[in-house]
Amino acid sequence: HDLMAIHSYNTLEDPYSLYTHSLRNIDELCASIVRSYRETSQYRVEELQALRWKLFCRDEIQAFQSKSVDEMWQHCAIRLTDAVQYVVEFAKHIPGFRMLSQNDQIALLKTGSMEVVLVRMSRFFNTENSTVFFDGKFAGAEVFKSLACADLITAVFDFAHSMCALKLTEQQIALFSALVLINSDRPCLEDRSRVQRVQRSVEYGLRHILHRDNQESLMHKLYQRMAVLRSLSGLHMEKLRWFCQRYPLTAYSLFPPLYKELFA
Ligand code: CLR
Repeated sequence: HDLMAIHSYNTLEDPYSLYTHSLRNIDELCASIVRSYRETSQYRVEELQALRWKLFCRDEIQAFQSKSVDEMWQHCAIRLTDAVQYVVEFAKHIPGFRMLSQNDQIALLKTGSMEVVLVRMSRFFNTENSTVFFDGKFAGAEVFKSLACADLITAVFDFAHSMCALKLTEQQIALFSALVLINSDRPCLEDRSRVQRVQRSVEYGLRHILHRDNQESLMHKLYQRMAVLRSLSGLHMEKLRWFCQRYPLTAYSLFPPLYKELFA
């Protein structure tokens, strides 16, 4: 059954044909994206809620702050790569993704995986005290001081606040992250029109969910957030280039291979 759905999204020339528009199909598409999201989300919302009281104490914050720049970068790169691995797993189960060429799958992940991690960050974020679940406890922006990229950290925390303000449901986050990933405007795509067909089906799925939830006005806000995401991943790449120039050896020998493959 799953295979049929995947097949139909890829072979149809017209994504708005009756076939794709049939309600059963769109429900199946949404259900498999939501399932894939749930299976790769690391923590359930209730679990994260229960962990909220776990904050880094003064000494622990001090320990992070006294790390050297390259030590802290390496530490964060490892955590980030961990999160990216779940995003890759999520992508693989988005109907249509696996039917794209390997080159296009990698191109989408190169530009999109950091953005999806930042969307996912909103679940791991406590707006009451501006902290993010990192390394087993909740951490404020000051914990990341030794990365020496305060502007990126500030922008990322601001973005988490603005995502949380939308109060998305788990299903909405699932469909939105799929749409962030499957974007036919990304650079270096071989078969743009095929990516576009998959993108339209995911877009349709998101609209379907928002319509069902009576929250169609969210669509516009989500497109605004996508623009912010783009600038954030651009800033991440800029910082990474700066880091690689200053600490080529750390970047070369101590960054996780997947982090290098996707971003460096
Ligand atoms: C996002 C949601 C994931 C779990 C997770 C793991 C690592 C976290 C990440 C979340 C949010 C962003 C994060 C990251 C580790 C470092 C990074 C806090 C919670 C910050 C923004 C620093 C970026 C540093 C780069 C410039 C190397 O499921």
